[in-house]
Amino acid sequence: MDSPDLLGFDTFAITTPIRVEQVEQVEILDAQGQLVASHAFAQGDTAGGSGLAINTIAEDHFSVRFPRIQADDSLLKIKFRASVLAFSTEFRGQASLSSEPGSFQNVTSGNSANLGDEDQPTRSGTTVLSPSIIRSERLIDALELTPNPFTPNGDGINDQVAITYNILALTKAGAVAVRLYDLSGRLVHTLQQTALSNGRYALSWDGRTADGHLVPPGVYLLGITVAGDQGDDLRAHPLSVAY
Ligand SMILES: [Ca+2]
Repeated sequence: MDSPDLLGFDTFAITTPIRVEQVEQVEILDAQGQLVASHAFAQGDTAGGSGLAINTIAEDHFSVRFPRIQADDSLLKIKFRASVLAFSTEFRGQASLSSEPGSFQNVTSGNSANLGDEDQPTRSGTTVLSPSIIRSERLIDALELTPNPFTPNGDGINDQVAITYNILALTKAGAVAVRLYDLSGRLVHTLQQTALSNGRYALSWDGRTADGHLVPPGVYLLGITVAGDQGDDLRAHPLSVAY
């Protein structure tokens, strides 16, 4: 790697437990702390001025592009919002040069030793600790039912309900069950019964019972249970079926 063309990097990727909520800002400063380039990205915005851009947003990572950084002691700052699903989450970073696919450099904790005046030693690592996840004893989060009510009458509009949820704080895969009940507590359908790890999950329901009959209109309860090391968690949410 003696070629001067291979110096520096122009792409940086960061792993996230689930899809990043927003990449907010990318900033490059030189060794003297002078701003070289900066852009604040609005939600949905991917290209900024000065060659700064959001390259990729995937379920488990995102990457940003910028003018090639070659000078020693340059500082690249990437501000983003992401959910953490475990007490300890490592955000791994990888720098690369787009003209050299396959060549990359991993970031190790402590690389980002000086983040400026507001820096704290605890913020210079790549691992985020979230004590609140343990305190809350919560294993299920961000349960969403869309649309609710839904109308499984076969007209192609809102015929299915999408069910999404996060599983968090598990140290190993736990038994997860997603079930539908009527308001008298009778089981209507078991939608999912499997072992899952931390992550964001999605499934759908077409308004039918296990033996294929459309349920009568009304309010049902969707219940999710997760078996964790320290006990179980249960979330339930009303779900309306209309025709
Ligand atoms: Ca419909």
